[in-house]
Amino acid sequence: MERTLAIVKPDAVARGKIGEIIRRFEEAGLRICGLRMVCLDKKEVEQFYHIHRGRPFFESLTDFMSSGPSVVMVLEGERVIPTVRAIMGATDPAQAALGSIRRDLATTIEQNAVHGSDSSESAAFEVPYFFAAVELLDYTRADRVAGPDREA
Ligand code: FUP
Repeated sequence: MERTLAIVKPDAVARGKIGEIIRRFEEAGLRICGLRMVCLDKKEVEQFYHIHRGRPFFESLTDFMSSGPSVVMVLEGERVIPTVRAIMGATDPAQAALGSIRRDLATTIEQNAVHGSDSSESAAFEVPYFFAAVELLDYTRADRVAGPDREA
């Protein structure tokens, strides 16, 4: 089963959207296997977004991401990486699909509410950046198990 890292970014935390964003992931049937609130410092954000070092928006992005608390989580499911990317919407909220998190909740291309790993290679770096293996918990989504006494 595939895993990905998602972040509720500081703009969304500050506007009380943690629950709304997590609800959308849960309603898609994804399993949350790790979850934590963090206050990233500038150096931690620079390392996390190292592939963007040198881009014109890097300084501003790393300032923003270290401006307040975020919620980091690991989500698991079949095809979880493209599923989370679709739920998030395009980087620029103005281009994001109707009903996506960024279309509904983000304000600018920088303050765009949410992060999700963009490939399995990114997830392989980003998941252990925040979570040790023992912090990722195994359980079953009972509401997703088919059976006579279960809801679909
Ligand atoms: P995404 O994978 O959709 O989060 O987008 P990118 O990896 O391309 O960019 C990472 C973050 O950099 C975005 F979430 C927001 C920020 N960014 C800007 O601030 N300006 C840009 O032009 C592009 C990205």
